Amino acid sequence: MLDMMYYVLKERQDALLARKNNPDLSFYNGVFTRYANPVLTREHVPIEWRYDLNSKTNPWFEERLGINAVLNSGAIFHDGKYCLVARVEGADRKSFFAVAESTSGVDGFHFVGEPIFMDDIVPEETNVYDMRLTRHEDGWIYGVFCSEAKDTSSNDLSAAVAAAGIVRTRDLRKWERLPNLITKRSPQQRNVVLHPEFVDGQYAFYTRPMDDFIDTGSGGGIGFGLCKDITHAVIDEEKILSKRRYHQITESKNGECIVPIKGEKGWLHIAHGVRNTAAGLRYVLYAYATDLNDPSRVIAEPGGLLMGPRGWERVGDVSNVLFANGAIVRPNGDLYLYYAGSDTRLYVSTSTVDRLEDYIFSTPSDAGRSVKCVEQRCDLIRRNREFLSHH
Ligand code: M1P
Repeated sequence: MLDMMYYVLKERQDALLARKNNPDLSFYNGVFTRYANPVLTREHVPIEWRYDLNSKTNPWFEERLGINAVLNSGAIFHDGKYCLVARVEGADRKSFFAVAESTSGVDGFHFVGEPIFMDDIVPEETNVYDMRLTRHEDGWIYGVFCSEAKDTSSNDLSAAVAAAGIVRTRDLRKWERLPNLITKRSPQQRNVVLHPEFVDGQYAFYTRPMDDFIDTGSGGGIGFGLCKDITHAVIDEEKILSKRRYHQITESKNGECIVPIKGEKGWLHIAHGVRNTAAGLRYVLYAYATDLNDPSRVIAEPGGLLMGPRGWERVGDVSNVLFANGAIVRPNGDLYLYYAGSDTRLYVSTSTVDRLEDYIFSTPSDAGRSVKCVEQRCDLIRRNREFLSHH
């Protein structure tokens, strides 16, 4: 017999999945519209993924395989649906990937099928997370994610090594695992993103060279590298394109977030920047643009943050973190950015490619020093006063 609690939980979950999501009108900046409710949480995970439904083996209807969080998700529009490849973190701290779909892009997301099964070709791998999905011009959909293993060369129990794992699919159901990316000059990698087009006839990756699992050390920022064969991906040289800078939002580290978007004037990038504070690391999003013919050349760098954690987004397992690794652009230019709040739940905000491009090319760069920032602001105020005096 099926426990009564199953029906209670199912009714609760059905109501959550059917809940409409509306823009959060308390926030305005002209660039992004936030939505009020998260689009995915641990409560969205199917009951049969967590409970043993058989009362003979589960007489108290206890959760057997709990879920801790649903967060950083890759995103792609596929077969008429907004699809997310979510990072689902079990109660055991291990993450796995699972596909959730919606017809609106802002609500109704529900998990489909079963968690993604990947071939076990990296025996030392302990954890996987944060998949970026690239629809590449070669015809495949690639997923690039963090493949984490224990650092066996260290006596520190928590020492780990991060590498970029690669899978590919055509239908988001069957996945082919490829060998992890090798970067000859960087001992560790995280937040690696595959560019959607060939560059000089090669696969192009945005990388994030790191000396250590947490600290990027000598890794100066977001890198760019080319590789000939994605089935045995090796990058010999990485060029740093978006640099970490003292007293800017990228001071501690940064990383590419989403697959760059092709705009009118350049490739539009959304990345995350991290600074250290007395309350711990603070993660925000920022944007920049690169040359359409040479995506490794930065052509616009607006100063400051594009989105920072606010309200409930600030609260969770790793508080004060706003992180993204997926966005969807529709043919009419509508943009859906999926971002996680504090490594706990997933939200959506919407914009358009035109708005994002205007933000990137019209926002002044970081002036570097307070005195210069005051000049920038006073210049804006004076131009506004002048403008208002004629209206
Ligand atoms: O906890 C915040 C984020 O930390 C990592 O990002 P980074 O490599 O830039 O430090 C990632 O592990 C990410 O999953 C996480 O959200």
